[in-house]
Amino acid sequence: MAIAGSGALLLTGCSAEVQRGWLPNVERDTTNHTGMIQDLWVNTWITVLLVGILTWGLMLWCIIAYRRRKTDTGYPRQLSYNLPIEIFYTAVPLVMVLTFFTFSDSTEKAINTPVDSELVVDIRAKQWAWDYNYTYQDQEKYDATVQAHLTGEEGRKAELPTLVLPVGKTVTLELNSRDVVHSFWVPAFLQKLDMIPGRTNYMYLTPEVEGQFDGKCAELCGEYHSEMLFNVKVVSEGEFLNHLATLKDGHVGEEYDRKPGEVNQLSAHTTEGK
Ligand SMILES: [Cu+2]
Repeated sequence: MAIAGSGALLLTGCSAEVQRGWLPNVERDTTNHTGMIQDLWVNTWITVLLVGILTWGLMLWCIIAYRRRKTDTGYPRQLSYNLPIEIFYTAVPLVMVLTFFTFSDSTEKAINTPVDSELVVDIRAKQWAWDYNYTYQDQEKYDATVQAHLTGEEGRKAELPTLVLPVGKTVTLELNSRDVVHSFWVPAFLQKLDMIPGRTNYMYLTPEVEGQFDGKCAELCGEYHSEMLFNVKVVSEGEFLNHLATLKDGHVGEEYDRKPGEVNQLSAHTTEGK
């Protein structure tokens, strides 16, 4: 508490960017999770910097106070086995590491606790775009996107696949892959999760600020990995419903996944026949 308190004092009056510890979330509460991630990040930095200053100070003091003098001759006094000090320098870092672990673990648990969500989006990553399947109230809609080729021209960013989310609604993102390992990353949300063929990873969040954010695949997934980009638009519920109305009915699920299992069965069968 003392550390957090002095840290807060230190940061008061600094710019918003510094207070965020240079994290990419646009506001403290870009989603319902960004505040606690930001606190963990900033408080961890303050703590480890204080530990660093103490350690560097002690090192410097030893180097200067116990340096070799002009009058010294021969080897210094040789010492070994100081049990109290050895217990001290084992116990203190252990307690520190366990403390850091506890803070990280409780934040991670809070973020990953499943939430009954108003909106469920089954996101299927594919080389090199994204399929979005929205389930909202009693509607099932899908948006099967294609990769946008960015040329650096103005306005091309608008062509990127866009994930639209309603502000203030609980959202579950079901993260799936159709082919190889991808990774779903919206830097402003401070969350990133792998998308692995054959399994579903879940991300739960409530967007709390309207706006447009950058998203990208964060796992090297083939030739056009760098163009596997998308936009996230957080909009009012009305605008979200308007967007849903422009999409096709239905769900493009795992039936469009690449199926390595079938290929393997075929090759196993061929080998057997020989
Ligand atoms: Cu990818």
